[in-house]
Amino acid sequence: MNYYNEHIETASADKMRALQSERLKTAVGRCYNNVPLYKKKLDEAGVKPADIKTIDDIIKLPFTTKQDLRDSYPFDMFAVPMGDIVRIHASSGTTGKQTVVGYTKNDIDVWSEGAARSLIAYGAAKTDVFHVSYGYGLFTGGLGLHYGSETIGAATVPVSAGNTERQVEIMRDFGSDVLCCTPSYAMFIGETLKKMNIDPKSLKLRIGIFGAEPWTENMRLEIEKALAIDAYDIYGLSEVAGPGVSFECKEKNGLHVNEDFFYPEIVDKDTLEPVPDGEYGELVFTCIGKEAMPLLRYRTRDVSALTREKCPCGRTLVKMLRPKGRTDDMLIIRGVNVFPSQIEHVILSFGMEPNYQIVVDRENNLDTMTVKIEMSEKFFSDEIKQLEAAQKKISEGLMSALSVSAKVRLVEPDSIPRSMGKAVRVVDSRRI
Ligand code: DLL
Repeated sequence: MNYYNEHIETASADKMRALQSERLKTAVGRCYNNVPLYKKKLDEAGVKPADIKTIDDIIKLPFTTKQDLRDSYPFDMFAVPMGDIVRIHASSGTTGKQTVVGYTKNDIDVWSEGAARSLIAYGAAKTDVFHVSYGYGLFTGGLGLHYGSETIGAATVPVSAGNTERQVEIMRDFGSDVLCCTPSYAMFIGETLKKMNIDPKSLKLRIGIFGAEPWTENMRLEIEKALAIDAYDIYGLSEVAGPGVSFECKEKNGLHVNEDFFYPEIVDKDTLEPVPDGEYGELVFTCIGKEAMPLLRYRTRDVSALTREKCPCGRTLVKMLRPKGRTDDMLIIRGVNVFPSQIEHVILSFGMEPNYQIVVDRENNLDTMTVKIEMSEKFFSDEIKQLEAAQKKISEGLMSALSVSAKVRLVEPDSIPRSMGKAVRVVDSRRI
C-alpha cells in the first residue's frame, strides 16, 4: 500500500483548494461564535466570518500567538463544551505557563489519520510491531504515534522513554520492526546497543520515525548506521496536533503537510507578510479540520519554507522543508544569526558523533561561543597535539560555514548528558 488516503494525498490543486475553502469557513465561524478571544480579534481586524469565501481570504485573518494560548489558560480557547472534549494535552511550558489543548473524538480521529498517513508513507504496515519510545503523558509524542500505529492496525508496544537497556531487550525479544522516538534518543539507543555488544543488523528493526526536535541530514546517516534502519522525519506541535502534521515520504526531501487538516503558510517573522514558496520564514498553521481548538494562523516560531514542486512519490500535498529550528532558539552571536542545527551539520561533517553542547556566554560585553564535542574512542588515545589540531580544524569549519568564531573543546566520551526526549543543546549563560 502506497497511501493511507490516496484520494486526499494525491488530490488535484483545485480539489484541495475547494476542500480547504469549505473547511476554513467552518473553522472561522466556529471560532467567532464560540471563542470570545477570536470574536474580539476578528472584530478588531474588521473581519466577519462572511468575509471568508475562499482559502485565499486567510490573509485577512489575525494571527494567534502562544501568548494568546497562555492568556486563555486553561480552557478559554475551547470552541466546544467540555462534554465534547475527550482528551487534553499540554505543552511543557519551559518558558512560561503551559499551553493546553483539547480534542474532541473527531479531532483525535483527524490526528490519528495524519499520523497513519505518515506511517504508510515510511513503508510501515499492519503486520509490523511498533516500539513507541516517545514519552507518554501530556506530551503528544507517545500517544500520537500510538494512535497512528493502531490506526494502521500494527501491533503497538507503548514502552515510553527510559531504561534503555530494557528497551533494547524488548526490541530484540518482540522483534520490533519500527522504532519511534526523538533523534537524540535514537542515537543513545544506538550507543547502548554497542555497549551491550548487540549487532544492530541482528535486530528486526527496519524503520525509524524521529521528530520533536530539529535534526540534520548527517544525523540521519549516523542513526541509520547505528541502528541499521531507514530513518524518517515526522513533525508536529501540540497546539496544532502532535506528530503527523507533516511527514517525509521515501524521497526524504521535505515533509508533506496534511494540508486538508492543517493549512500552512510561511510569513516574514518581523513584517508578518507572506513570503514566496522556497523562501525561509516563520511557519504558520490554521487548523481547518479540528473542532475543539481550531487555531487561526497560529505562529509556530518554527523556521521552514514551503515547496510545491512535483514529488516523485505521487503525493500532491505541499511540502515543508525540514525545520531549521525555532525563531526563539536562534542564537545571535555578535550579531550573527546561528541555529544549533547548523552547528550540528558542521560538527558531523568532520566525522564527529552528535554528542555536543553549545555554551554561550558574554565576556567584556562580547559574546563567546564554545562548542563542546565528545571525542570518539579513536581520538581518546591521541596526543594533545593531535587533539588541538582537530579542535582547530572544526573551529575553522564553523567559521567558514557560519561566519562566527567559536572555540571548540573536545571532551571525554560520555561526559555530555544524554536525552531520552528532546535534547538540550544550548546553555546560554547570557540570559542568567
Ligand atoms: O514535539 C510533537 C511531536 C512529537 C512531533 C513527536 C514529532 C514527534 P511539542 O512538544 O509541542 O510537540 O513541540 C513542538 O517541536 O514547534 C518544533 O519546534 C519542534 N519539532 C517537532 N517536530 C520537529 C521536527 C511535539 N521533525 C515543537 N523537526 C515544534 C524539527 C520539530 N523540529
